[in-house]
Amino acid sequence: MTEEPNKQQSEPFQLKDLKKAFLVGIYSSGDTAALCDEHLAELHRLCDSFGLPVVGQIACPIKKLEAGTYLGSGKIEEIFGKTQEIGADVVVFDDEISPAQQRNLEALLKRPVIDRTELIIEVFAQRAQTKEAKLQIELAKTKYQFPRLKRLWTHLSRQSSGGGGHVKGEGEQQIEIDRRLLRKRIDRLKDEIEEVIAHRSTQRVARKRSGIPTFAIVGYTNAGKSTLMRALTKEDVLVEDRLFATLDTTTRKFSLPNKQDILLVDTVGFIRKIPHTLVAAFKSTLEEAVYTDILIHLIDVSHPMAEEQAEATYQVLKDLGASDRPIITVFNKIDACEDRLRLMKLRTKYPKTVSISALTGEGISELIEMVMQEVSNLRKVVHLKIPQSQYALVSQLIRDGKVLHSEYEENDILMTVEIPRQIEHQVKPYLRADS
Ligand SMILES: Nc1nc2c(ncn2[C@@H]2O[C@H](COP(=O)(O)OP(=O)(O)OP(=O)(O)O)[C@@H](O)[C@H]2O)c(=O)[nH]1
Ligand SMILES: [Mg+2]
Repeated sequence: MTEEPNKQQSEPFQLKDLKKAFLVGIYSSGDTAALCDEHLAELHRLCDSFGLPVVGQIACPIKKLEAGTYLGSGKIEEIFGKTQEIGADVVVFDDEISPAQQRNLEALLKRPVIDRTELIIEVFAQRAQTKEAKLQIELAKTKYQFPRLKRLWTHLSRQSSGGGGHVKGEGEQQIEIDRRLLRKRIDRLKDEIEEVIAHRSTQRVARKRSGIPTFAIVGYTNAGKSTLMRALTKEDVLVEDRLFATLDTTTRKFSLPNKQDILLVDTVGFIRKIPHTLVAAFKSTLEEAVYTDILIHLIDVSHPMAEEQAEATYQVLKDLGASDRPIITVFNKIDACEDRLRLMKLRTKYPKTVSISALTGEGISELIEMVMQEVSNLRKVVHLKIPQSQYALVSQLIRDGKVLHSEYEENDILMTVEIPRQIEHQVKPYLRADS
């Protein structure tokens, strides 16, 4: 390898201009090479989703990570050789690499080096639609850039470093200016996001007040959430065979066969090892899932990594404090699932499961049955004013509900009771205005 600065490496690049990606995955002795290949396949799909063609990949077994360069010099030499041979113009690491490692690797491999985090952020950036999503992604991107400014200005440092020891290079000065600018931008974005969130929580309160049971469809990206939403509501939501097709939550009304209305919320997909900058960025959107009454967790059982994907989803739900919600686990893409053993394993692991194909409609009626069951299990707090003559109703409320407060007022009883949803219609005539 020569020491000459390389044009590609020393000038800031635009990921969208790059057309030949070489993927690098690593595995330690504990993991199998097959698992690493699955992870690389997912990285490949992320590149596809972004529109970045992949020209090659390598799964590297490693014993220990090098602090400065992530991989040992032998492996780096090998990757350099391959990328030269096939003319790759960017190297994509499946794992997160530090800003310093990234700089060193770019110098050694003589082409831009990015990691999975950067790729996911770019995919999100490309697909953001709403004001909130755009702001959240800009924030995630700015936070990601902050420790990496040095990388962008390497070319200026080089030009001015010959001038003497104490004078700050043009590059360094520029980094300081940029740091200040980025800090300001981060503050401004945070303020703007707060405003949007305040507005959205007002909407959420309004939705809660409407008293309509809300179901969130959650799951790994590409599991078929939007397809299910479309199958149930017949609404034209976006369905695509790519990762992160949906970035913004959409809420639609759906009438169950018993005429009960429910709200369905289609959410952004989860992914394994979701970059922490993005978890923070999407927390507010994902929190929608926490504020719903019930979760529908969709698992793509036709995928070889179905189990790992389901676990990754659970982990995110846990992080959000949503894992204690009632959950219906739905095995989707049953039409394309050939591995019955995988299904059995998943079935023993998760309670309350139903198998469907959102595409062909198979199993959807069973899912709707389950949804109705869950709705009837839901409880609701109501404030009532019941004439004392309605003794039967009062005793039923004491039996089936949980009385939180009661007092007598002339001919009426004032009660605050937590009741099962299925008897809601019986108390409707006695609801007080503040219910
Ligand atoms: N074979 C089969 N394919 C399905 C089924 N459900 C969805 N798909 C396909 O899976 C792909 C992803 O579907 P989406 O509904 O966009 O998935 P999603 O979970 O909303 O994905 P993100 O929004 O990216 O998180 C599409 O190509 C669908 O046609 C199914 O039951 N069977
Ligand atoms: Mg979707």
